[in-house]
Parts: sequence; structure tokens; C-alpha cells
Amino acid sequence: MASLKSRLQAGSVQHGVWLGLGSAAVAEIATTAGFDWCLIDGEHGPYDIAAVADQARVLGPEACVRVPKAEDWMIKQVLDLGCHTVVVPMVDTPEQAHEMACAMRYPSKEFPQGTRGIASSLVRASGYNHDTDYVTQANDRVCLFVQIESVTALENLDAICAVEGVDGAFIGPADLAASMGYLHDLDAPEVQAAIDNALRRIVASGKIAGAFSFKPDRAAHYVEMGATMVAVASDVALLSGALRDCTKGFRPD
Ligand code: 3PY
Repeated sequence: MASLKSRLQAGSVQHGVWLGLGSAAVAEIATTAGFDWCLIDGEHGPYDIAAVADQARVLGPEACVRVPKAEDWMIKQVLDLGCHTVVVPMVDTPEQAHEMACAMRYPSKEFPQGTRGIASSLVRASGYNHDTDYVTQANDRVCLFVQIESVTALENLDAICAVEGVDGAFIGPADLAASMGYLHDLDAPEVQAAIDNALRRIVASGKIAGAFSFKPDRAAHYVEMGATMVAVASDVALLSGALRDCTKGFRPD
């Protein structure tokens, strides 16, 4: 099967699930449930790097990981686990985006500005040195999404998308709404208009557009706007919703 990155680059819409429970068992259930991708949420979920490793083993190289912060060493640890797709929250400027793009890649002829350190024989990414092609192929395999989730990021969006090595830009609607003065009000028309505008600009830049909505109609709208990396569910929301519905059965009011 083609990699997530190549499916996205071919324009195919990929629906995913956000994993925030920190459970390898849940990751195992999610990966067999039919989603196109599963994301380990290291920003808000209860994950240390060992917990990310446990889930990466379950999910395989297509595991997506959101790192806690825009820090190069966090990217290095996740890539060395063998995960290819990294989502970096709160990227506000092209300078930050450039630093993240460099952290994703080894220095090479094509990408001399890469800053990723090499430990090929030590890490899971290279099959502990059994995958002898890993180091030379990694720069093509990895896929970087920067999250656009502030007014500053919106202002800088075109310049962020122009950064070499940024593969896609992913809208964070909750943080964006808060940054715009609409805390916990994702439905505000101003917020949705800003998201539509951002999606248009990401698509126009030629980069992969990503967005997040658990409302099926809204997720479908983002796809109409050109988003292809679309998160439609989270383990936490699905479980808490199902448990609440269950209690309604015996406590109707
Ligand atoms: C947001 O909605 O701000 C996100 O980043 C998703 O967790």
C-alpha cells in the first residue's frame, strides 16, 4: 500500500482519528477500524516518549505523531522511533516552520540545511540497522505538518506555506478560535470563515491542507474546501460519548 504521504500528495482524502488516551490497546483497535491514519497526540495526551514508542509499534511507520511543542529534539525522538508523519502545534512564523522542516531532515545534497542527527544503528526507524536504505531515503519518507492555530499564524500563512520542507498545514480550530477571541466557540461564523480562507490559501500554495472536525457535515465541508488530511474523530470523544449514551439507557432524564 502506498504511504500516507504519497496518498496525500496524490490528492486522495485521508480520514483520521486522534488518539489521546495514551493506550496501546486503543491504538490497536483504532488501526483496524478503517481509518486512513491514526495520530498519537503528544501535545495533550498523557504520553512520554516510551508511551509513543509503544503505540508506534502497534501502528507501524504510518503512525502520525503530534509533538508537544515546536522543538527540534522532540521531532528527532519521534522520527527515530520510525514514525514518518509529524504534526507540530502552534507554528506562527516562517522562521519556526523552517526550523521544524530542517529538524525533520538529515543534511543531504538536496536539503543541506537539514539538522536531524544520525544514529542509524541505534534506532527503531532504521530497523536497528537492518534497513540499510533508511538514512538515504528518510528525507523523502518523512512528512511535516505545521499547525495553524493563531491569528499570527493566519497573518503569516502564505510565508509559512512557502517554506521548503513543510509538506502540509493543519488548522487547529479550537486554538484558532481562542486566539481570535472566540474561546470554546468554534461555530462562530468569523472562525469558520477564517478556516475557509486559510484552507483556500493552503491549497493555493500547493501544500497539503489539513483540518479537524468531529461534526461530519463540517468535516465534509473542509474536504470540499480542499482539505485532504481530515481528522474526524478522537478516541476520547468516541468513548465518552458512547459511555454517556449508555447511561442514558437506564437514566433517561
Ligand atoms: C485545535 O483544535 O486547536 C487542535 O489543535 C486540535 O487538538
